[in-house]
Parts: sequence; structure tokens; C-alpha cells
Amino acid sequence: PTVGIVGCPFSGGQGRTGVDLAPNKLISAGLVDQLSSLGWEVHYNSQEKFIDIPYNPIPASSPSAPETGTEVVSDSKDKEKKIQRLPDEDIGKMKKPRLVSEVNHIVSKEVEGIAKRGWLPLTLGGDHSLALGTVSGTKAKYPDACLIWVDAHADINTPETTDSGNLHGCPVSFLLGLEGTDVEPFNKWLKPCLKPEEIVYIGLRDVDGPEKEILKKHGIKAFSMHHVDKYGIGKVVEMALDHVNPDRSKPIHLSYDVDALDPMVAPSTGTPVRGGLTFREGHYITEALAETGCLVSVDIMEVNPSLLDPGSVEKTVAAGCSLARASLGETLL
Ligand code: DIR
Ligand code: MN
Ligand code: MN
Ligand code: MN
Repeated sequence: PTVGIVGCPFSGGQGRTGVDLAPNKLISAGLVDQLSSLGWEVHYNSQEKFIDIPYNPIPASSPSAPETGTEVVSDSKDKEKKIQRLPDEDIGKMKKPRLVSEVNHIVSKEVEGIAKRGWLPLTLGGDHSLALGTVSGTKAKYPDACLIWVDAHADINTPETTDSGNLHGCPVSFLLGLEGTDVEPFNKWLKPCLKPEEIVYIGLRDVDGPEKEILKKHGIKAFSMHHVDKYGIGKVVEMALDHVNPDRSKPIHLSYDVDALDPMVAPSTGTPVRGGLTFREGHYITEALAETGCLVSVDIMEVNPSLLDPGSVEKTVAAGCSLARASLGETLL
């Protein structure tokens, strides 16, 4: 089997810099060799495309990046080129809408292309707004794919309900085409591609009031940490699959926000919430999904190597790598 790693050094869907460093950190930690050892042929994108986005060519983690103007950037071949930076004013409450839209349009085409080769796209975020691209790209190849969203948060705010304006809190509403999401610039390329019965959540514990109403109104299935405590993770994954994939016949996209894990397990992430999945619960989900043989696309999102001390970063990066390995079939025995 072949995996196409899509490294997305992107932080524009939320307010904290550094999450754009994660793809390179995960790769530096040995992820390519680890996946090769599991028997995968590994291809890895150059991340160069992200440099050509005119709204924010400088990685957000560069502290002195100005908002607009002309920047000279050197691409990986050390050629210098001038890029005109355009302003990216808020649209309504949405922050950096043009940048988030442009990046995700690229990610969508990239993931679609990898999936259409018959490879498994493994997207390394970057923040979780990138699921706009990964899920739409996966759905272009597999229209009947279901979505398993592992997260402390529901990420289902709309441009109207969002309090923070951060688009990493909104991707699911756009994918579903909820009221208020048919807005520029996203509607230029992103069409609703997901039905409410095709998504299930695991790990929720910090859901905004309006998000709770949306989940209820659309009958979206969600297993919170309360359910993990009540039933155990084994039963929760079984019930989640029974909901979106009763015959275990449909393709599965797994979108994994590492903040689903307890902050003791994955501390270096932008919006940690206590009371999360243990190391084993978090990995059990990926192992059980790998076991179905239905996984066709995987996201590992929101590792932020710039947060907290080196020990916390190492833990979090290691967790990101091991979640990726377990999703791609690493077994304990
Ligand atoms: C909050 C937090 N619901 C928001 N969302 C986060 O900004 O919309 N998502 N942290 O990962
Ligand atoms: Mn575009
Ligand atoms: Mn989250
Ligand atoms: Mn998320």
C-alpha cells in the first residue's frame, strides 16, 4: 500500500503561531521511516505550494511578518521571488477568510489527487480548519465516505455562531452546508459534501452553546467523554461505527485533533481541555479503525511544537506519530 503524506504548515485558522511547525517536526521525528517499516510506500509533498498563497506567504510563526506589502521569499530551491501580500480583512466574524479558503482549496485538490491514485492521504496539520480541504478532497474520490471526528471540540460553528471567529472551529458546518456557510470566498470552490448522518464525533467535552443546538437540530451523533466513561472506548467505537458505517462497507475518513487526548498525553496543542482521552483510549480508536480495513484518509491536526517545554513538545509529537502509525495498521502483537 501507498501513503501520500500532505504536510500542511498552516496556522491561519486559529490565533496561535507554531502549529504550522508540526508537519516538519513529525517528519523529523522519523514518521516516514516508521510508516515504511509498517510496509507502506511513503510519498511526501514538498509543502512548496503554501509559499505561493498571496495572503500570507510568510509562515505565521515568523514573528515580524507584516500584514501586507511586498515580501521577498526564497523557496526551497533558494530562488528568490517577490510576492505581493494582500490584505485579508475579516468577513463578518471570520478571521483570515481568504487565506483559509485559498489554502484549503489547494489542500482539497492535493488530497483528491492522492486519493484518486489509490493512495491513502495522511494530512499533517496545521490547524483543524484544514479539514475543509481534506474532507472535501476525500469526498471527491469517495462520495460515500463517512467521517469520524475525534476532538475535544465539535468544530461546527458557522460564520454566524462563531464567538472566536477562528475558522478551525467551523469546518464541519461548511462541509455540511449549514445555514450561513454559503459565503465568499469559500463558496467559490467548496460545495457541501457531507450529510449529518455521515459524521460521528468521539471525545467531545468543550462544545459551545450554539454548537450544541446545531448537533441537536441535525441529529448528529456524538460520543462525549461522558460516553467514553460510561461505556468504555471499545463500545463507543463500535457504536460510532454502527451509526456511520453499519456494514463496515463504506470508506472512512478519520480527522483526529490531538486535543482529544488529555493534556497530560498531548500538552502542546492550542486549545487543551482537561478530562480527555488517555493514551490508550486515543490509540484504541485508531487501531480499531485500521482494523476495519475501511480507512481511506487520515488527518493528524493541532500539534503545536512551539507551546510549553521541550518535554511536552516531545510527548505531543510522539503521540502524533504513534496515532499515525496506529491508523496505518501498527499492531501491538
Ligand atoms: C471554539 C473552540 N469552539 C471556537 N474551538 C476549537 O473557537 O469555535 N477547536 N478550539 O479546535
Ligand atoms: Mn483557489
Ligand atoms: Mn479541538
Ligand atoms: Mn478540532
